[in-house]
Amino acid sequence: MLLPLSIKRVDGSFQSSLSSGGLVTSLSGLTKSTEFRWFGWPGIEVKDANDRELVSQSLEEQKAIPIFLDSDLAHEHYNGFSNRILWPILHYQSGVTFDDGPWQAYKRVNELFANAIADATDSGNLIWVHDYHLMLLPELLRSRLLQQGKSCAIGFSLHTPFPAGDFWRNLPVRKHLIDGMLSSDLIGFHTEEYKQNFSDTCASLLGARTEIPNQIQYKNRLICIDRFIVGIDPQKFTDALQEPDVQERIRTLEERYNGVKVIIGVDRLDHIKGLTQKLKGFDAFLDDHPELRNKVVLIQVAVPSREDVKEYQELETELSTLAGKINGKHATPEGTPLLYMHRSVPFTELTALYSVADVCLLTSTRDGMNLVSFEYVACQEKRHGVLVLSEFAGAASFMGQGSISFHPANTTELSEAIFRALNLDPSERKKKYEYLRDFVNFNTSARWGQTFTDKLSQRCRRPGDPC
Ligand code: GDG
Repeated sequence: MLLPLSIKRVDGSFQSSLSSGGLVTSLSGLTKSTEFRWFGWPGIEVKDANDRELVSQSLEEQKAIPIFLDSDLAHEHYNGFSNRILWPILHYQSGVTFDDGPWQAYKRVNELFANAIADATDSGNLIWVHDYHLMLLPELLRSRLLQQGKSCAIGFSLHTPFPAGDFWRNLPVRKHLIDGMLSSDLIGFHTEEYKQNFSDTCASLLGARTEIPNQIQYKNRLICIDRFIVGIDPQKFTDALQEPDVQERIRTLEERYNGVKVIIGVDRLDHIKGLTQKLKGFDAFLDDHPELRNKVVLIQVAVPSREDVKEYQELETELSTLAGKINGKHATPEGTPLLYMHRSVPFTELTALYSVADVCLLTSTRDGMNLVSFEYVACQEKRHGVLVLSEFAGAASFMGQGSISFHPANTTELSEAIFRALNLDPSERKKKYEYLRDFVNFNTSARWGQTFTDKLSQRCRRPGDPC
């Protein structure tokens, strides 16, 4: 929904630069060879018509078209409905209360996107819609395009899990959302499980026909669904590791942690990342292994996220309290076992941290994929560090063989998984690492983008063909 750009006002005008986020990287291979345009909210409120024109001009170079939203509407759509109501349900969190106000804002924003995109699109274009903020968009867009006599293939990618049908019932407006998605020609999910949950829900909720794998027949249309492995650009990380400033930082960190095993965690501060479970598991591990006191450190980067949402503020308070308690209990004059950093770190620091860590610990209670697990592997050519990955991260369905898997709600299992990872023998570590390296190097973000758009253009050329 947000444009992958940062925009700032400079001397009465506006400047924008492409952000280095996942989507930009993922599509970078494609955008070199294909003509494309980004559509999205510029992330700032611009009321004045003159200023809107200036923002649009500043975005032209990045091939981006802004969809302007009033800040109240953007807030209700983004925080109110998308992040407070829809996100928890997609991640199996119960206790969500539906509210009609945010739902109306969600619908309105999807309409504004449909209007802007339909007006700017020509017949034959491919349209690729991303994520849960815009589930109604395919349907709204298709009807606007039809009114204008245009025909375009529409693809949709969901970056979160799709929950099992029964859980999805918690949301009163679920039919509208699924109906919205089903106006796409191709829908992509991160894993087979999410794809299957979606297919089952379409059958039970809407009576769609789903007997043929990867196909949904609904309202006289054929919709293809598939699993596409979103990845990273591993080269970006291996190149960064060669940079002198990163190497210098690695040396400093290695000296600082000489004789100490480093466990790294990098997560947005979000309930789905299981940070409470992680800290409790680490606490249990320290209780279980007093002999390892001062010999292991957990460096946890908890990146501030959705700070306008009350539940996220409460989580931050809970985590900082817990971190304080753990250090209070296990610290010695030699040091503290937990470094809890509530901020983001620059890319150079991130790669250095990935590189020096003996273990990467990811405890998601649910997670669409989890790209941190890929990034850690990309930085472990020398050390062959161990990935300890929750069975509930989408990535676990591909990386299970190369990692140590556990149930995040089971503190004992988590403590044992940490111990096992720290004590894995070098040959086993190498075997696991090589499995993961091959997976990460093959399933790059460029491959993901190419595979999806190839399949979508096939649908465009021959919409009636089986999927
Ligand atoms: C959603 C889904 C799915 C994090 N901290 C810093 C930093 N990061 C970067 C990481 C990584 C990205 O943020 C996080 O990606 P994840 O995939 O782990 O998680 P979400 O943000 O929740 O993403 C997820 C993804 O969409 C893609 O479909 O995998 O399941 O929830 O790239 O490196 N980057 C820097 N400093 C930090 O402190 N520079």
